[in-house]
Amino acid sequence: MSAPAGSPISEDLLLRIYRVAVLTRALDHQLWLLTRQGRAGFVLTGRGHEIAQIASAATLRRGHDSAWPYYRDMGVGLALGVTPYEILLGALARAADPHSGGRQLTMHLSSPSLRIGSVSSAIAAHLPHAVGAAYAARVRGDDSVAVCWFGDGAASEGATHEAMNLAGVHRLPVVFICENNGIAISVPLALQMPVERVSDRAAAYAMPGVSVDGTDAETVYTVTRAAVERARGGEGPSLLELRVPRITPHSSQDDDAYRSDAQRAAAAAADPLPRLRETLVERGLLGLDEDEGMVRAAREQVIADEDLALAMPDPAPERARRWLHAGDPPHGGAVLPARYAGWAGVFGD
Ligand SMILES: Cc1ncc(C[n+]2csc(CCOP(=O)(O)OP(=O)(O)O)c2C)c(N)n1
Repeated sequence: MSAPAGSPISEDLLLRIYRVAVLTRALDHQLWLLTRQGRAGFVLTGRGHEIAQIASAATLRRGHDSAWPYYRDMGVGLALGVTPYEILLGALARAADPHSGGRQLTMHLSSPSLRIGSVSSAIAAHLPHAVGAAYAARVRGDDSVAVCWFGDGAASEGATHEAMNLAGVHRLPVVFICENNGIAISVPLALQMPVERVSDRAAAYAMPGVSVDGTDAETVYTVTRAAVERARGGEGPSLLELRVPRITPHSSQDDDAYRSDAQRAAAAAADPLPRLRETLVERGLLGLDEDEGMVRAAREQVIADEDLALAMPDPAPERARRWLHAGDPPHGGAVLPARYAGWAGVFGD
């Protein structure tokens, strides 16, 4: 089976998306082990969201467009070139964590060099930031696009309405991407919005709204690329709804007791990784042995990163009150292991 006619995604990119997804999954697994060992305090990971995250991030101009992910977006981070080592430094609250100097929750990225906006724990707080970045691009006359990821629960926040309204009024170059996993911690969609689809709301802001299967890499890439091009071409914002499963409990501190066994099984059955692997194997782009090797290598890489991160020092107590309002930001950058020389996430070789 070859790629569908007219597919804008190259075979090479499809394979790179899968490779980053495998790495994201390996890191996800390791982070959960670290919480169970009492070494990492708290994790939320995007198991089930990876393909939506990585295939959408692959449409950005890396380092030129600004990215506004939320706490579940490990796939967005790795796709843009954040390394598992850096995420582990953060999860283990080490001083060398380049995103917050070891003072934030896991996966609270912040990278000026990659143009990743600081992740906020307050859901939806970053949508106005993304719109501000889009407005700044307009004022400066550059052609960067702001791309913002958030959950369906965040879509019910007032800040979301304000951000989309302002973006619609000024036709700003911003793409809103809702990763709809159907549940906000324990609250199902039907209890937090009266419309069927998050994308139905786009009409209120005079922007196109699209709802697609977020487990399909080609579909995600196609709709996101169109929205990014539209924004870059001066045609204004878009709202994309990527429907995904949440395969884990909400967080490492949640028992998932509010879902039935059948609901949890349905989420696991919708896992996007086997789906993309099958596509790649059917098209002759990936051998099963090669896949096994890739999975094994990802696991070894993450474990090697974990060993290195565990050996790094904790932050000095006297630094606790620095950077609260001003001062040198902790974005100095960790010294990366040699294996990351040239690492550019989904944009790499
Ligand atoms: C303003 C605000 N209200 C409540 C919370 C508590 N909270 C943390 S995550 C979360 C659920 C968010 O769900 P959703 O946006 O669907 O994203 P998901 O976790 O499902 O990916 C809530 C309510 C918060 N962090 N911020």
